[in-house]
Amino acid sequence: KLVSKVLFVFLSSQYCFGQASKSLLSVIPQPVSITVGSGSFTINRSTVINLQPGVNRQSLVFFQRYVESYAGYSLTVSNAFSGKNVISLRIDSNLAAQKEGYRLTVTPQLIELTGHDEAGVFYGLQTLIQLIHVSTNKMVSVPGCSITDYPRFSYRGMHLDVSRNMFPVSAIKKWIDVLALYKINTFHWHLTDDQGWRIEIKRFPKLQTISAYRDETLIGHKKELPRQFDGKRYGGYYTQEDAREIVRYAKERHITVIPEIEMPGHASAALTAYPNLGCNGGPYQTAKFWGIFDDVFCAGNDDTFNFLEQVLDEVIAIFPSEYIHIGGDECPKTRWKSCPKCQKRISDQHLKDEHELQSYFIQRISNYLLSKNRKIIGWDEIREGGLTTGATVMSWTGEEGGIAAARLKHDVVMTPEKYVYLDYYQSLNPNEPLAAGGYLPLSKIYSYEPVPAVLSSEDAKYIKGVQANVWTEYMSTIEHAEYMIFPRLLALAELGWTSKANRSLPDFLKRVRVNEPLLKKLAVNYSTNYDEITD
Ligand code: TNX
Repeated sequence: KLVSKVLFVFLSSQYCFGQASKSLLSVIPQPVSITVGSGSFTINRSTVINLQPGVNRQSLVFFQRYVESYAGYSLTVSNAFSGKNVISLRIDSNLAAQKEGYRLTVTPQLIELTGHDEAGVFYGLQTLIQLIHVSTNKMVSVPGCSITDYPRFSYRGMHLDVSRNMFPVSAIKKWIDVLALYKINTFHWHLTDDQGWRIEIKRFPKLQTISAYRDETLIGHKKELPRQFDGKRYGGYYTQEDAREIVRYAKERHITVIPEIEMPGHASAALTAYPNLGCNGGPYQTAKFWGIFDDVFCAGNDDTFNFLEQVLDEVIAIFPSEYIHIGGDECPKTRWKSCPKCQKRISDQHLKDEHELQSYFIQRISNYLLSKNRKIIGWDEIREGGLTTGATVMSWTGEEGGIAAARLKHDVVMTPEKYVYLDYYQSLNPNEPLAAGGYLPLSKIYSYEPVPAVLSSEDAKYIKGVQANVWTEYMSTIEHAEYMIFPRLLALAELGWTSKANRSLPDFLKRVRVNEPLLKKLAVNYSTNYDEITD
């Protein structure tokens, strides 16, 4: 008993007065450099947050909310610097290493956070939030430490498909909160697909009344299994107001929202409302099951381009992102092959085949977007028939598309399905809910290296980052989606931010455990099934 008492006193003194233990410095994604300091900074009612000129107060609000939720009071903000019991925030583009970077020093007297830019301050605060330690007597403190940090990649993303299943604005906001906490800076919003068109376009009201709905709710099926329908009409859409609110909310958290309008494939929902945009006039039906469908936007018909340009006009007005995602994936050429207008276009444009017609399609849309000062980003298949000048490629079928595009000096975001598709199974437990297939445990995402070794260092610069994709065919509730997304997204966050040399799976798994209370605090239904995965 005495021994344990002595040990307890020794250990707690180590924490209170000596060096903070390493496990208290658990941050995801792992910072560039993090060293343990002495003692800890205790937050109390007289702690003041000092904002140096130029620091945006908004970034601070998130930190204040966390402190308030733990301590029960909010901290005063002041422009005067007293030197003690202060959390001081400033921006200095010379000091902290690079874009989005920050430096954080915690001593018993002072927390000093210097961001290279506004985003740097914001990310430093996210680190601080993760470092907050609440003792049993509700004492709120931050362990002494010194951190220098900046991201490996400029693009760190999560994609969300809201066509197959949609989620309320409140859930999307909650997920955006989590993205911010783990320094993910891009939300790729997959708004249209065969199973439903989910963004309000005022010029085309039938997209709301017809394309936003399908006849039945599909409860998840595998092609080879019997389908389960509940017989109820399923659907809905986000109003432009909703979308603007998401953009605003994300921006406050340094997250860019990239909207995706799918073309030329995955277009059944749009064709159902506007059958003149298909090759054979329809009738079409918003898809009730998942897959790839032959009816696609007609590439020989100028109505298609007029429609898409008007849709994009409204999309651009809502989303200020540099990139507009135009899909481009999985477009069967069956209809174009037997469509006189498409064949005429092929011959008029001196194209070789339907693949080049796809390239023509993408090029035409890209030119339109370029004229509006936007750029296209699209899935691997935009390489078909020749890659459009200036296009960024999202490499999903594997790494080959990304490698080829980088060699052609095109920007690339790596999203290979085998490594970052969160609709895959996360464990071998037979009780896992039905998933799209595949096996993607936390450890496998973590093992992914976004820059293919075959690329020269010159070409490797075109790999702008990584993204996890959340296709929702099998995720019909918020809880289920969260179970699939978390904590696997935390591994992606670390791939996007942390250098290869600084990554360690056993250490990461420990840090995920330490982060669980934060996820719980955000009411995220994360999976706890990840420990068994050691292969
Ligand atoms: C392929 S990834 C798709 C999606 C599906 C997904 C299912 C991509 C560009 N297209 O339409 O939802 O597989 O994993």
